[in-house]
Amino acid sequence: MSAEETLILVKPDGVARGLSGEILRRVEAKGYRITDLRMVTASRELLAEHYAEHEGKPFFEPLLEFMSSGPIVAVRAEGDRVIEGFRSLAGATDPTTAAPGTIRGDLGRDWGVAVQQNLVHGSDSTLSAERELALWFA
Ligand code: IDP
Ligand code: MG
Repeated sequence: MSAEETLILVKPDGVARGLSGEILRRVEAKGYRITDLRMVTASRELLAEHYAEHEGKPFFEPLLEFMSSGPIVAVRAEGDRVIEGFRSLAGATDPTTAAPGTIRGDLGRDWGVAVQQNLVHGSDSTLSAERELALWFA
C-alpha cells in the first residue's frame, strides 16, 4: 500500500514574504516527503475549482483575488496520516488565534483585509487530496 498524499500550497502571501523555505522546512522536519513541487500563478478557473465549496460565501471573491495575486508554491507531500498531520502543522484558519507553534500561529497575522491571508493550504480529506492533486498536478 502506498503512503497517503496531500496537496500543500504556499499561498501568495507566504511566497511574497519569503517564507516558502521555512514552510517547506517544517514539512520535511516533521518527516513528510516532498515528491513533487511547482511554482504557479493560478488562473481564476483553477482557483474557482479548487475552492468550489466556498462559492457564494462573502470571502469567495476576495479569496480568488488574493490567491491569483502572485505565485504559489504547490507541493505534493506524502507520509502516513500526512493530511491530518499537515493540517495540524498549519494551525487554525484564523492566524490571530492559530496556536503558537503552528505555521499560521507563528508566521501569520490579520492584515485587516476581506480574506484571511494565512500562508498555507492543506487538503482536508483523502477525497479533497485526490481531487486537488489532480487539479494542481494535472
Ligand atoms: P482552511 O484553509 O483552514 O481549510 P477554509 O474554511 O477552507 O479554511 O477557507 C479557505 C480559505 O478562505 C482560508 O484559508 C482563508 O484564507 C479564507 N477564509 C476562510 N474563512 C474566512 C473568513 O471567515 N473570513 C475571511 N477569510 C476566510
Ligand atoms: Mg479548506
